[in-house]
Amino acid sequence: MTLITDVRLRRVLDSRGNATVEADVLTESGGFGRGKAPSGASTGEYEAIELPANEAIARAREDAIPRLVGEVHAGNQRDVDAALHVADGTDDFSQIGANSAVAISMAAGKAGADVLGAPLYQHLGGTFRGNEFPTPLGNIIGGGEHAADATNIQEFLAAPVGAPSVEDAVFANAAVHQEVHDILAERDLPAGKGDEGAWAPSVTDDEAFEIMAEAVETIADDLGFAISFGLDVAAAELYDAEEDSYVYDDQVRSAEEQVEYIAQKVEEYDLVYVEDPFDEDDYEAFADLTEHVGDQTLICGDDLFVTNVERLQAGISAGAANSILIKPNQIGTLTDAVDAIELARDNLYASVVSHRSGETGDATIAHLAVATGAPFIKTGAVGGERTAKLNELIRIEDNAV
Ligand code: 2PG
Ligand code: MG
Repeated sequence: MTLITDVRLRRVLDSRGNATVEADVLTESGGFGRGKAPSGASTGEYEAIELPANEAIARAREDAIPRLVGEVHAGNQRDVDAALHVADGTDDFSQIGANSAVAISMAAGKAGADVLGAPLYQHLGGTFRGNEFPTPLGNIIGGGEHAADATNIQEFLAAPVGAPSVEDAVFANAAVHQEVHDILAERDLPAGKGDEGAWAPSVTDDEAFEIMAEAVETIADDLGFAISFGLDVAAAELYDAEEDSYVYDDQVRSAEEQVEYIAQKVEEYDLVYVEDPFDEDDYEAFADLTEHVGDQTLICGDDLFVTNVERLQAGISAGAANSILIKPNQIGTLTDAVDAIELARDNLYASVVSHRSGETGDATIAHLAVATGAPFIKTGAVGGERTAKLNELIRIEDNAV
């Protein structure tokens, strides 16, 4: 029933105005699915390879489509993704491009769900899943590689941990975003927005910490439930390998000082989440911080793990971090992403399903987070390509997809 009869690929725009890959998968019985690849700016060194969209499309047409059409059933995600790996033949999707791979993988999942008449999260997760909802981490203030002349820390993220529902949580993050706008206006600090819709004011990291603390407290009081916050330091972008130090605008921190700095911020602001506080090769520093504050906060590996089970296994063995960021396009297929989530779960690492800074209206990650019972999802707070996922979560909660 779900035998793939056609795969169509085309170039479409992403939220930064760059070209990305869109895939349509059609099946024998009329099933249809469409997937679009997102794209990072602060990409990890060990991510699967994104090719220029034109090239990725041409190569996937030549190598991958013939192995899918008339050969594989869209309803069997593992078969689809295995065929993509065989067609590619490399470890990192450098032949057909992780952007073509992930777009086809997601489109096939949706086509499989379409034939079954089931929502994607149920098709991917089975009927025993889909009742746990992730807490959305909302990007409120940001800089790094996502905005010029703003904070050094890439993301300050609201975390509405006490919200009684996904809907409440999503609206809480939007309210914190608005509150920060008002605080910035009061302080006469004009701010545009970065790639993910976070405010990108020209303030120091310390000032951003203060503004976040004030905003989440105000909105938590208004709404009557707890809202904390966290960070994506994206420290690989600050790291100077020759000096083994982290270079901020106002300070240079040695690797040891970076551990102390982050631990102190966790204590001072009760941070519930710290992503990539160290360079992507420094398992040791991750382990050190995890030993110190891992019982109080999530320490998440993004560039460190790149959704890769081997890198995650190395982290587990070293005691590095206690959670993993899951970005399907970092590894190329839904199957690989789910394998990373399962390895994480077996080892009590939390999974945080994530968007990229360059996004599209594709809402697959909302379904992936629910399908796998991920405790968190990071997908912005405002902006059409971000709200596409947030609104889909609200619909899933309302059982209206
Ligand atoms: C990150 C992501 C998403 P990018 O670092 O976690 O917020 O950014 O997509 O640029 O890697
Ligand atoms: Mg990150």
